[in-house]
Amino acid sequence: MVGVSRFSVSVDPGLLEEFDRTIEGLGYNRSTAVQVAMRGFLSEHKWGEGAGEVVGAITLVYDHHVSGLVGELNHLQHEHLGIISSSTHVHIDHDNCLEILAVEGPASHIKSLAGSLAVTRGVKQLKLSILEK
Ligand code: NI
Repeated sequence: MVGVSRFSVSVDPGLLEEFDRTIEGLGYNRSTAVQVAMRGFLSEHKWGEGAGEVVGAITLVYDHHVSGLVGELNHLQHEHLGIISSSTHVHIDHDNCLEILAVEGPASHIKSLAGSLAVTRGVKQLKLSILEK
């Protein structure tokens, strides 16, 4: 044990109430929950310039009826073969598709691919999850 650091924070009371309710359901105390949240935040934000090799997933939801969208998404994926390890496609309902891309490679390339996918017309949501190797 290398000791602990203590700090105090100011938060919206409603947010804290919801936080406490949620962590109680998970069996966490505040210290554990804040550490879990901090690690998640760091893995989401500290990668970027010079972050090196990472692994992760790009999850997107899109409306496959939007003209040209499916072709554009295919094009982008073929352009980035080197960093896409696999992809899974799920037909969610009549209009929407869910696609999950497993990615591995330089953080900057993955960020660039996610950025290109996110701004493709018809893409409704995109989430990028990055984990350090
Ligand atoms: Ni589909």
